[in-house]
Amino acid sequence: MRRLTALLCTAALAAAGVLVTGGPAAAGTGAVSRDITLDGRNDIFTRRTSDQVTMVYTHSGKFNGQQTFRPGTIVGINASGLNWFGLARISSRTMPDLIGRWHTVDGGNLKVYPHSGQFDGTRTFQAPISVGLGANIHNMLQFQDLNNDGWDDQIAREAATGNLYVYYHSGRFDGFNTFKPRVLLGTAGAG
Ligand SMILES: [Ca+2]
Repeated sequence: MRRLTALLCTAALAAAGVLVTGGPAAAGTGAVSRDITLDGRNDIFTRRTSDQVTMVYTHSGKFNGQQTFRPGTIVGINASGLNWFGLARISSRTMPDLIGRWHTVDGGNLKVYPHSGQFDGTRTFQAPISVGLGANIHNMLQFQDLNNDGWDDQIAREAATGNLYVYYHSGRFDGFNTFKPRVLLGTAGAG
């Protein structure tokens, strides 16, 4: 029965477009691209290895090979302390915020950089607000709206047990109260 539950959870997550992998968490956008310029088209968010700036390659509006995305725009600096980042609707239901895990502090400090409402270089995302500590216990992290309320929920796999959890968004952007206590989605094997 446990195995069946795990399989069902995996299937449900796959249907929701959530990537479930067996690998350790690494810097990346959680396999999700979002519309950062707010024009209805998904853009690409990256971190440049050479100088650790974060950049957005905006969608040109036309699917046209290497011209599909425009040259990168720097939206943040000094992102070397992040070992995971993603984009999700945390501070509002309409715009993607940047989320980063600062893995060397507080056992993994999960910070949200709210979208300012404008795509404007380093002013695109606002100063960060912590929404969780101890986030290093997870080796898989994703943000998707699992209960269809318009707020993205935090889906995480605990490294020590392999258990998959969801932290539902409370509907309020309020620091450590933003996400509700975790709910078990599936036991080990869900990965
Ligand atoms: Ca939700």
